[in-house]
Amino acid sequence: MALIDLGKKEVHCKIVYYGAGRCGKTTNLLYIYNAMSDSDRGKMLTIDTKGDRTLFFDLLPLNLGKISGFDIRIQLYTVPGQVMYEATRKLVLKGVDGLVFVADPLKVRQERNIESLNDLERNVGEHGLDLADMPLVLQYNKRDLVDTPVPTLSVEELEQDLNQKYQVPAYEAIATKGDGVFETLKEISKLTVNYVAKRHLFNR
Ligand SMILES: Nc1nc2c(ncn2[C@@H]2O[C@H](COP(=O)(O)OP(=O)(O)O)[C@@H](O)[C@H]2O)c(=O)[nH]1
Ligand SMILES: [Mg+2]
Repeated sequence: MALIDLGKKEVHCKIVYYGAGRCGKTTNLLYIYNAMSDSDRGKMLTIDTKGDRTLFFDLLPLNLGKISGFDIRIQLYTVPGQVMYEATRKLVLKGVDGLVFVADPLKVRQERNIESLNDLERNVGEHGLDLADMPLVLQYNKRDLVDTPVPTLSVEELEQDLNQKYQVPAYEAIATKGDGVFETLKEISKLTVNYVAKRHLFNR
């Protein structure tokens, strides 16, 4: 549920980047953060979780115009991937309005992608939401690895594994170079703003 600041006339939409550990969630958010000017981004908050080398949540509002006179802010969060942070993942999903599921193309991570998507489905369900009704975008990251000897999954295989059920927009990306990062963000922002506008407040 989006947070509405009546005083500031702002609506805050929460987008969570989800996916198995090491798929590139933090890399996406850091790329976005570094590409934005200070005036367009808020503070990045990080909490170090032991064993997960990276930040566990990031906060980044973007200005996206207005809905019915309310300014829109987008907050971006990542979750820690490791199994031991199950409780944290659940907590970060509280109040989520939109989701990006980042998939790793390494063949050895095939099962972990699928498990992580199932985990997302279950955790969203525990907040009383149905993933099928929510804004969701897939990102097939690390496409640069396709040109290396490391065994990788094709986009068709990833679609087969992860996008049969939901049939949502999917973007190829190389997050380390920024390829596909803003395409993914723009799509999920658009879907999320529409969802929030329809569901929560402005359809009166
Ligand atoms: N080759 C390649 N490596 C990437 C890409 N995106 C992320 N990585 C690397 O994958 C590792 C894990 O990334 P990270 O963003 O920390 O994953 P997270 O656990 O999902 O937050 C890091 O070493 C990144 O540099 C990519 O597009 N291509
Ligand atoms: Mg991370």
